[in-house]
Amino acid sequence: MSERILVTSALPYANGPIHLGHLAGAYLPADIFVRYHRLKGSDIIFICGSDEHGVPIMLKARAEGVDPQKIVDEFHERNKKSFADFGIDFTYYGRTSSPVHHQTSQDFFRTLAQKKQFILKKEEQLFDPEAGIFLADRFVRGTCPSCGYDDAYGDQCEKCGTSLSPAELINPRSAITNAKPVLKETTHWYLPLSRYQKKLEKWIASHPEWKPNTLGQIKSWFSEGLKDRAVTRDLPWGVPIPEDIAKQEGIDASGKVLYVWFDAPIGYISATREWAIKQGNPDLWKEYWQNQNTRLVHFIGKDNIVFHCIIFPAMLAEHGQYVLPDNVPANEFLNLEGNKLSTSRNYAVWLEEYLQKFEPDSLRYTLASNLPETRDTDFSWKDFQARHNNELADILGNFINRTVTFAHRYFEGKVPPLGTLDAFDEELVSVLKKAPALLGGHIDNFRFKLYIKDFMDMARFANKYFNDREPWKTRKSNPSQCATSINLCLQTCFILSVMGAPVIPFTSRKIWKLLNYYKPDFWDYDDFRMLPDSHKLNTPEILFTKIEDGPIATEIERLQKANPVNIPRQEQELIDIETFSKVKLKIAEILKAEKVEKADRLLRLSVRVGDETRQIIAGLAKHYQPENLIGKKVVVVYNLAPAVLRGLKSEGMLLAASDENQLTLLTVMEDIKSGADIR
Ligand code: B3M
Ligand code: ZN
Repeated sequence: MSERILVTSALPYANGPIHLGHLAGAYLPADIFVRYHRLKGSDIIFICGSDEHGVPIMLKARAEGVDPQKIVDEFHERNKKSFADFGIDFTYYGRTSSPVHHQTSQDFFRTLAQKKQFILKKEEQLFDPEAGIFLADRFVRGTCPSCGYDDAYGDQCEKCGTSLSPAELINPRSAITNAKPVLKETTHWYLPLSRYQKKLEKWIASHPEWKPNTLGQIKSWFSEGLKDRAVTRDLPWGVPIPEDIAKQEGIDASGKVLYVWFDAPIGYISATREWAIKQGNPDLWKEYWQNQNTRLVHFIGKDNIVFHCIIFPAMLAEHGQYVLPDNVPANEFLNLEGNKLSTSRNYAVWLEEYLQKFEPDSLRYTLASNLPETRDTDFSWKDFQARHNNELADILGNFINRTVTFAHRYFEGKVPPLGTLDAFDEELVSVLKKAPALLGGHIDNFRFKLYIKDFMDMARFANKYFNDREPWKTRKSNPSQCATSINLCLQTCFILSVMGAPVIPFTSRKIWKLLNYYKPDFWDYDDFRMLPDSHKLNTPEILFTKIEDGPIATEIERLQKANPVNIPRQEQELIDIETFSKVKLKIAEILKAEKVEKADRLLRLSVRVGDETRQIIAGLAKHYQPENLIGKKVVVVYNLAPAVLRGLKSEGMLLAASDENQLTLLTVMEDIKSGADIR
């Protein structure tokens, strides 16, 4: 029996459209993996759906003065459609506002409660007296206790990434009314993660094959020590907590819901159940979720690691009936034209808009060539254009087109007979024979970029074969060799179409039409000769038309306008004079300067500020020779908290101006004594 695999992609929140960052993180790699396994004949299902709860959705609904259900109804349909148009081929796309989901997650909660896997905590929480609701998660904002950022959310600081609880915020305020919250007593169910840490560590240790970036994050959670997590909230939107369970504890269930990160991963299970029901086999989902022979693989972005590698597995394990993930290939982030994506600034490429202008395969191929597998990567429109024009069109498209056209022109549109093979033919055959194991191995190891590279190299080699065989000459000088070459090229077209199908499925379908041939489950072929002699081909059709500069320039321009760096002054965050005057700037004279050993960027400076001498470590070595700095009067941030760089104390910072080409220290027009204040 073939392998049974259950693949999930993170459920996108149904409060906005899908963009490139989403695709590169959790959807495209999963789709490539699934399509490959379908071609191999594995028993695989691919589950996703809309995450329709959580505070951001409520905030958006409030801002627009509509019911949250209206928001999620809209984005559920839109996102489902754009995924489908992009060829992300889910077996089932569910949603967490569905009745099956509500029931499944309530049952899950009930089972854990009955198994005494929760603890109850009564405590005081922030409450908005004006709106009359508890301020969970993103309903509250305030100053981050870690970095001082004054607009951190109640669940996380977006500046420094620290995860927070509302009570930790300094000067909290309601995100709904701006009111100062009061404390009010409430009771919640907690998942005692601290209790499970040992067990989880043991389980993670049994997966040394996971990606290092994923393991690294998990280990840092462990080393900080897992904290118990509340899995219920006082909110009007979400899956209500089961009344029977609340009653047993003598708690009023009204107004209490499951925490969104408790119910969302259960969404994978409920979507599988809905699929099974629609298949007319309601118990089929158990074959995937409760059969220990299933490989469960979660595709996610790196911001979801803790939920998929620690919290959800803990829930599954304590429930007792479920398989645990076999792998969680988490991707890093995708940047855009050198900057961080920002959906609120519209600095993003939206899938729906993309699909109105370009073909899905061009983007699938470009993103797959450049996935943030081990580090953040950058998407640029120029690279997109180059990948499409120079690789898809000039290499793959050209090879297929010249081969099929040749067969039409000189072999009556039929596959010519294969004669005896010489060494060069054998070389091509050996490439064809090795392809399934080579490319499939990369996909199985989640090395998608390598898969793309080796796939395109194969097409490159095929093109070279065509060139070097010169069929336009052998047609007259050696007709049987010409027939053999074209036969092999046609077989190669088919094999390329199969090997490429996981990443460029729309193109493969076109190639199958050209070749008038298709066979499912073809990945692990025994014989590279799938097209019999005299097989009739369809008329050639151009696979890729070149993308011109115009449309690319339009996209780049649009992004430049949205880029925060180019936002006009009046829209930038303003500070008042008091804030500015907190920074004490003074004139300093450089007394000594020398290179810091083993740090090729750093200089160690000794500066005089009035009658004080200070050491400053500055990143100037690439810009100034130490001796040229002696005696210069420069600007120093006088009240900057000292820092230690490479073991050396640095007391202050020098001001410099920089652009993409140079860096220059700020200095004064006329001489002035060191220690002078700058105002
Ligand atoms: N809704 C997606 C996100 O963090 C979140 C994933 C849920 S997966 C169970 O964008
Ligand atoms: Zn912070």
